[in-house]
Amino acid sequence: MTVNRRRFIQGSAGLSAISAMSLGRAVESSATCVEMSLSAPQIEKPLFIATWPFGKASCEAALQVTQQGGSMVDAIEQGIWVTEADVKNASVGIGGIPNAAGDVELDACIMTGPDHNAGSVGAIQDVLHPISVARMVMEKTPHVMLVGDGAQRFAFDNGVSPTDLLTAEQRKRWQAWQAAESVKKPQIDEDHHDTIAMLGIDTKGDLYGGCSTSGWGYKIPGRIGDSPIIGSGLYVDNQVGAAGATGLGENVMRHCGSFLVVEMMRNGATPTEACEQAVRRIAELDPKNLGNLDINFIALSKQGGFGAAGTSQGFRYSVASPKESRIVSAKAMTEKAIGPEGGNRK
Ligand code: SD4
Repeated sequence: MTVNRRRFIQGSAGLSAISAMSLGRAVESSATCVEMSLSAPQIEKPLFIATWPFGKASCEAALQVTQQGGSMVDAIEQGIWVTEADVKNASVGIGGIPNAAGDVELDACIMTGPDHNAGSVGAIQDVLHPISVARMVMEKTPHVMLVGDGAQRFAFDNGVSPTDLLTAEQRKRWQAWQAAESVKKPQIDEDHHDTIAMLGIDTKGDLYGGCSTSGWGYKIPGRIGDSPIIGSGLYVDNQVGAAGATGLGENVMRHCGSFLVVEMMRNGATPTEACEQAVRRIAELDPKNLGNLDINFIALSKQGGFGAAGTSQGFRYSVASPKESRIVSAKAMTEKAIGPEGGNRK
């Protein structure tokens, strides 16, 4: 039935092209667009996806915001609040692992598809909800990104109250890390990193996204990862799709990871294929880091299809729509799958 409908549409597009030759190009692109939407899974909108299983509570909160009449920007912001406020989450917001000096430094960004706008903060301290400061940067300033003391001053000037983000538990761990001379290097492994990247599509098909993290545990003070960098940790293109990243930021930001995923979708890849292709491209350019890339992407297409892929065996992500709320396993790309034999190299 899908095929017949597609043929019919392509056929009628052909007739239109004959009767309006100068519009041939526009007709062709609308046929392609319909074909893509027919092959996308049927989803109910609004829909939110977020990295990791802890993203489920954030996606559900975002959905609830829209169901109560809130905007998509409110939904992304308030969905991410849930993870930022969770003291048990050691890699986002309060309770996050501090930097090498014992200060919790947070990165966050937000992006809106319809107006292609963005706001971002990097290495900000003493702020409970960096996602909200990123939103304020987007809405109240002519800038896209503020970092460090300037970002903090901006937040306080705009009514944010200071919050001590270092929990007693993390202080104890940081002290132990400092005492252990032999392991005095940043820690990034399954236990020491996680980030929330959240993407959403509304009933009109408009796309939005946000991202928040405390980043690489015990990082050098001032280090900013991929998460607040537009195009690296997050990218939204309202014509094509949106993507977000989690993992080792240095390996994502050297390749403009999320932008790359969106461009793969622009070239016709499904969200899962786009994530896989981006991982392969990164592996090709970065063979020395092959076994150690630690990059994971989630993607959402303009048609509402979603998917993910990552180098971590256990990468999982969350999805919520009026129809369902669940945790999904991402396509796991082993070193063999992305290496010379499995990669695109000739
Ligand atoms: C960073 N990408 O700061 C973040 C950390 C992360 O899963 O996503 N961990 O490098």
